[in-house]
Amino acid sequence: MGLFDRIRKAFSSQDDEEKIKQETVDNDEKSMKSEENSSDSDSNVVSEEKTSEDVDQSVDSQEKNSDESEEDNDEILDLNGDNSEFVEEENSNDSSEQNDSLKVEEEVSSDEEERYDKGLEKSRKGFGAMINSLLANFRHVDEDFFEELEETLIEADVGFETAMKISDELRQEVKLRNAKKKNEISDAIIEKLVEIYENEGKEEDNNLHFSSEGPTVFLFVGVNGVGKTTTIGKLAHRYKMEGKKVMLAAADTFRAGAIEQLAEWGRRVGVTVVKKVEKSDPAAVVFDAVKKAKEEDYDILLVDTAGRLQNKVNLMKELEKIARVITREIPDAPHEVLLALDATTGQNALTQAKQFKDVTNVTGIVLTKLDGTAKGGIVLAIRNELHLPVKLVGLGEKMDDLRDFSPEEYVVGLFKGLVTPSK
Ligand SMILES: Nc1nc2c(ncn2[C@@H]2O[C@H](COP(=O)(O)OP(=O)(O)OP(=O)(O)O)[C@@H](O)[C@H]2O)c(=O)[nH]1
Ligand SMILES: [Mg+2]
Repeated sequence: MGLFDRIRKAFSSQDDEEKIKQETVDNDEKSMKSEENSSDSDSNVVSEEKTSEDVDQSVDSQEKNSDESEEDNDEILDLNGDNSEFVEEENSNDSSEQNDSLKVEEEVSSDEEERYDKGLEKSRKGFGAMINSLLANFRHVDEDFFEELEETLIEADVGFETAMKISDELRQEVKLRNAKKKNEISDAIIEKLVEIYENEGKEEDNNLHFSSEGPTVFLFVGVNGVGKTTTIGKLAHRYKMEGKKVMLAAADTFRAGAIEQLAEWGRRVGVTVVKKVEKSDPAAVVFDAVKKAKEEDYDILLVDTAGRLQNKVNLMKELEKIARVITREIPDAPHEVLLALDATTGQNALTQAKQFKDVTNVTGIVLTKLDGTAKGGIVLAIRNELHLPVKLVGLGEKMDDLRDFSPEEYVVGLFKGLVTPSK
């Protein structure tokens, strides 16, 4: 069954449709308002949950170090030199903290689906509200209508190119079908959106890839505050629960407080963190971590990096250097280079992604803060305009708020209130 038919099927009762449309309208204003707030959300989930013994080390992870004069030293790394004071934390498996989190995890998994649905609720309703309000003003199909359609789609973050493509194709389609009624137009819009999304995704692989032998290495990249460190913490928790031996590498040696933020995640989840003092060479931290992961048979190594602005050439070079160090030690690694993008930043996220794609071999996207946006179209834009697979989605700030991404489920969810149900 095609995706569009699934969407129709998924929404077979007219009563439900009316209910959701009503909810959509009711919630529209609310979601838009809270979206504005969410983009200001601060980045100190870790420090909020510190135990008393950690208070002294408490980190304001908002505090960004503006000193960007760090040299890009491409000489042979001083791996054991005096300034590379090697520190590592082995966090025990059976701490009481870990047991507590195990209990929490059990409770949580029972309402797994409900939470997933809830995390995406805002984008679903927001997207629906935008299309609905376009159609509410609909009189007939003319140039004004197509212009409004383009604006609405851009506003919903589907991306400029996609918006234009849909509008152009729809002009033909409307003529062809002789569509005049509101529901015919609405169906045609959604059908086009789904069709383009499906066609663009034929080659896409949304699965994470693991090493067949030896440690698997995932490298996380992305600009400041998008959620790299949080995603690493969540993923460490996932693999730890699966019984894997997990290590984190604190290669964000640049931002004040970043090392401690990752170390705190390590303590909470109960996994090893390899770190050095602030301002050490990030590639040296990664070298130590990869070496230890190999020698001590770790299953997964997750590498945190500094949030860098896309126009900082030196920092980009540093990223290449990190990747080189990893590949030298484990030839088929990194197994994933995951670019974290903040879903609430819309077109900005696309621009960042295009620039990261140019300088590193990005293998997938982690779309964070999807719980905080009412514009679900970003998922369509990422596929249609970037051709990078979304592999993980962040649906909140907590340890278990990370999910694998299923494009079909997402799209069915996004559009299901918007098409005429099948009989
Ligand atoms: N609502 C929500 N918040 C998130 C999500 N992922 C991360 N955050 C929050 O976003 C903020 C920034 O997250 P970090 O993980 O510190 O981001 P980062 O990319 O490591 O930032 P830098 O270290 O500065 O480069 C924190 O307050 C997180 O709690 C998510 O999926 N949903
Ligand atoms: Mg970070």
